[in-house]
Amino acid sequence: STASEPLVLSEKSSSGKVIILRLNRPKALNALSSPLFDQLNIELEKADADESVGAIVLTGSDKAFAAGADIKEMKDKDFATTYKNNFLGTWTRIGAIRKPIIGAVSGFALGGGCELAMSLDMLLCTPGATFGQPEITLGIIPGAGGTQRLTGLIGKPRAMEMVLANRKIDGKTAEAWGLVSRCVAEGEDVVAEAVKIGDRIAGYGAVAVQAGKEAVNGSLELPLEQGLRLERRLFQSLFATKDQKEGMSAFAEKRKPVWSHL
Ligand code: CO8
Repeated sequence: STASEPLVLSEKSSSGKVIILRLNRPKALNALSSPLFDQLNIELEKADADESVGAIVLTGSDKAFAAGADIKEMKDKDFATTYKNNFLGTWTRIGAIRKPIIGAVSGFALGGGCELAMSLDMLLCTPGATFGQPEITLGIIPGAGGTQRLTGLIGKPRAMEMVLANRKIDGKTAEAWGLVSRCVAEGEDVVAEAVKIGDRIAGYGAVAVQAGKEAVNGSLELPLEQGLRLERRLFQSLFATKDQKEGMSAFAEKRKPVWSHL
């Protein structure tokens, strides 16, 4: 990409309710440089604040979702400066996005690219997708969820093989192992499929959607008893929303609900 071309492209779906963000460093296979990640955070936060948007789709190119953190940028770094400047620490900002983010992975999702994908709320991929954590080949280990989220998703023996032996897996295997919710058929448009899910989500009440995301994420962070309490409290609090009144009245009156997102 040229210097003037944005590192992250943003467009609205035809319904206008889904934002599609596209990583755009094609010559570097979308290697996640600091400027690219800063731009991604800005675009995600913009989409999160846009009242007309119900869900976000994040994708890359056909060849690469992202081939990892930028190795050329990292190569000469030392501990003191990475620590003082919190190198790659801004990656956690994605965890504060309240709207659902659906990843659509084609091609390489390696290292930080695989970790970025796993930090999203739902993942679709193509049969030709390649997931891997090749950090061991560089003399390091994953640093943004590649040992923690991966293990939770696919289990310890498979995670160990990917992290320690650089085992790479294709899209069908990623589906079989539970890394993605669906591997689309050969030739099917993975971004279009992700947008369909986004449009479905955008058709529901935004407050309940946000609460559902918060509650599911709570299960990854909290012991069961606290997670169940969070879920119950969020559930109870939704009885203070207009959308709960509307949703249940519409059911009783056998009509479609009209959400106010309030
Ligand atoms: N960083 C920088 N540049 C890259 C990267 C990368 N991760 N991946 C590819 N590129 C560049 C190549 O250098 C090349 O540039 P140039 O044309 O200037 O030489 C261009 O993209 C095209 O790549 P290739 O010519 O290598 O393309 P191939 O189709 O032959 O190979 C591969 C594709 C197999 C994906 C290969 O490029 C590759 O192995 N890339 C590196 C994959 C990798 O090791 N990723 C892990 C990086 S480490 C990491 O992600 C740690 C994250 C820690 C996060 C911590 C947060 C706190």
